[in-house]
Formats: sequence, structure tokens, C-alpha cells
Amino acid sequence: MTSKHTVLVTRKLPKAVEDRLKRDYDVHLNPDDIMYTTDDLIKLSGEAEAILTCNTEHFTGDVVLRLPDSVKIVANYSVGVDHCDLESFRKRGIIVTNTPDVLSDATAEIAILLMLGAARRASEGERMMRKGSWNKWSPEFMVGSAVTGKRLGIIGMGRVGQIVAKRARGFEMEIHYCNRRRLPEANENGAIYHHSIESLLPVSDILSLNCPATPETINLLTAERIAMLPDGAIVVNTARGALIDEKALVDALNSGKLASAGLDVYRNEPGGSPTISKLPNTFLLPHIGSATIETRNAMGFRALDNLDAYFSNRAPRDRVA
Ligand code: 8YV
Repeated sequence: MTSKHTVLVTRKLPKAVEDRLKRDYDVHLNPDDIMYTTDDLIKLSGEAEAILTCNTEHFTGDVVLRLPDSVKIVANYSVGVDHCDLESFRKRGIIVTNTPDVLSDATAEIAILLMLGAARRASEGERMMRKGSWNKWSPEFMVGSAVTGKRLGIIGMGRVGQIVAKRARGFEMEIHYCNRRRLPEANENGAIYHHSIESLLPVSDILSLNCPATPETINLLTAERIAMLPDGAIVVNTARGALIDEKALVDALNSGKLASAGLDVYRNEPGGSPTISKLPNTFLLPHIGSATIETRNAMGFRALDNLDAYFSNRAPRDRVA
């Protein structure tokens, strides 16, 4: 009988994923979902050959250097890999994988929810009902703006961006996008390509951020760029908080330059921004883009497929380093 390969799992995962892990690996699970410090992580990595991690663990250059030599592969339970210093992994010859595709639909659903919630002032209305403070109606009461027929600007037309566009077409939105590369015409489905963010912004009644956080995209939405959006525009972010200058966003929401913002991601996670949370014209969620049981299972299975491939001498399909 061949002995099983050893895997350290940093967070508690859905049962179906943990069952498969237990069946196929000698696995160190985290049933109490303890948040490991870097020292814990290094110590627990012990003799592990693989680590299955979430984006809550930060693999900085220093952490990667300290990983034991036994670790050959880090399989992320996430599509984003901005918590991993990929160059340091490459230098150490440790393989890194992610989980693309399987969370695109779930994240696009949340982008649409944020658009609708921000445009139709859903958060204000919901809070009013819960507080029992709805005591009047007038023609101008709780008036928001329509989503139907508006121009949607998408920054990052990858897997998620393309599904957001597809769903938005159901609201007869005119789709504009900016991406490193133009999509093949057949995949554009009428979406209008912009070479630059500066060209995209003035036609974005609603702006959706759908690109990864990389050195090129961090802080991409600055005060100067927000000023280029149409007055009363709406900003939606399901990608990463680091894409937005949060102070500039708050200023624009306070001045009325932006009508509202729908956010699922923040610079500070978990927690978010107390300043943003105080603004009435925001619709806020706690980073739940991929939080459906179907998706969270699929993410785990995809991470496991990558480990299975590595340990049977096949190339993991989602290798990023
Ligand atoms: C996950 C995400 O919740 O996959 C990603 O990049 O941002 C999220 O949807 C998280 O990363 C899980 O590790």
C-alpha cells in the first residue's frame, strides 16, 4: 500500500471537500477554524508536502522563505493570488495554483446585486424597515436611479467580467469595457472596447471593477479618475479593495459626484471601512462574492484536482507559479 501524501489545510472547508481530503490524503485539518499566525503556519507546515490555503493567509516573501523544504505545492482556495508573493515561490521552486472559473458565476451574481442595491437604495430601505421607521410615502421618497438601459463600464473583461456583461444584457445595458487585450469579436457580443481607462470612464453610468489586484491595478480608481465618471455614477467592486483609493471614493460619495457605491471588498478585511459604513449611499457586503455552497465546494474540488495532478506527476491545470 502506498502511503498518502501530507496536506496542511489552513481553514475549515465545506464537509464534502474535507471528506475528499480525508479519503485521499494524510491531512491536517483546522476543525475550529483557528486563524494561524505566521509562526503557527510555519510550524504546522512541518513535514507537509502541500498546503491548501485561503487568501486569509499571507504568503509574503519572508513567509515563503521560511516554509520547510517538504512543501512542494501551495494550492489556493481562491482565484485571486494577491496574498502570495509568486516570485518568491518561483525562486523556491514551490508550485502555486488557484481556482479560476468555478467562482465566476457566483461573483457576477454579487456584482449584479450590488448594482441593483446601490442604484435602488436597497440598503437604506432595508434598514428603515428593520428599524420600523418607515412612516411616510411621497413621490420623491427613496428615489434612486434605474439600472435598465444604462451604460455599464467593466474594468477587467476576464471570466467574471464577461459573465457580469452577460447578466447585465438582461437589463438592456450598453456594455463598455477596458481590458489588457481586446476580446475576440465573437466573445464581445456587442461590448465596446476601450484602449484606456480614461476613455471608458466618461461612458460608465455604472462602473464595475473585475480585474485582479496586481502592481498595475492597485489604486487604479483615483480621485482624478472618479472625476472622469458621469455625475451621479455608481461604482461597484467585487474584485479587491486595493483597486480603489477609499478616501477618494468617500469624498465623491459625500459630494454627490457618485450617487452610490456597491462594495463587496475593502482594503481592510475583515472589517471594512468604518467611514464607508457610515455613508447612507453605499450598499455593502462582507466579501461574499464566492459564498454559495455550490461554489465553495467547487473551489475545494478544483484545489484538490490541482493537488491530485501534482501528486500523480501531471501538470496542475491552474498553475500560477
Ligand atoms: C474567496 C476571492 O472568498 O477567490 C477569491 O479570490 O476573493 C474569494 O471569493 C477567497 O479568496 C477564499 O480564499
